[in-house]
Amino acid sequence: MKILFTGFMPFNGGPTNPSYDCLKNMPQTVDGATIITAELPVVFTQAPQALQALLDTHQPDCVVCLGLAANRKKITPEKVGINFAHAGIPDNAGFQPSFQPLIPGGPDAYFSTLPLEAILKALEQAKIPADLSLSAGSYVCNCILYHLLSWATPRKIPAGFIHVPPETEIPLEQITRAMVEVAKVLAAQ
Ligand code: PCA
Repeated sequence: MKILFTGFMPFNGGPTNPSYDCLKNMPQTVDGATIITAELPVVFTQAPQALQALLDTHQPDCVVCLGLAANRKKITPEKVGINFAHAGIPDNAGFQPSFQPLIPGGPDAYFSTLPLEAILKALEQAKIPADLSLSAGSYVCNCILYHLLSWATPRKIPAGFIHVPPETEIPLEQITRAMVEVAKVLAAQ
């Protein structure tokens, strides 16, 4: 079994992005599952293609994309990705979409296909602050979640997105530990 984890590059002037930094110390395997990690650009027009190349290359059995939610205090698995791009700040290529669909004519939304209840229970047992989120926003994280689910849903592949807080809220090692817990849940499916 192969689990692909992705994180994002720094954006909005931030020096680092814990969503990728937390993956640098992931073990190579968790409970027999191979862990693959990759970094995605914070660019609306490049991130989906970069993710698609990873999906084509690795053919993962499960996919978890991570991003930073600068204003949250907990690890927040996302329930839904929406067909909507509306950015409060430009992306790393200077593009700032406004009231646009991500995929014209695509479904309005997809639900995450990750076992969110089991993931939240595992994080609670590991004493890592976590909560379900009902909106991934309308910036690049939601963009990647929507594209990921448009690929994973027809294939019935467990896939979804988890926002992580800044390192000032949860230390990087604990965020890494949270992702090991997520991998354990997926490996047990
Ligand atoms: N967070 C942004 C995009 C990249 C990231 O790490 C977001 O929440 O959309």
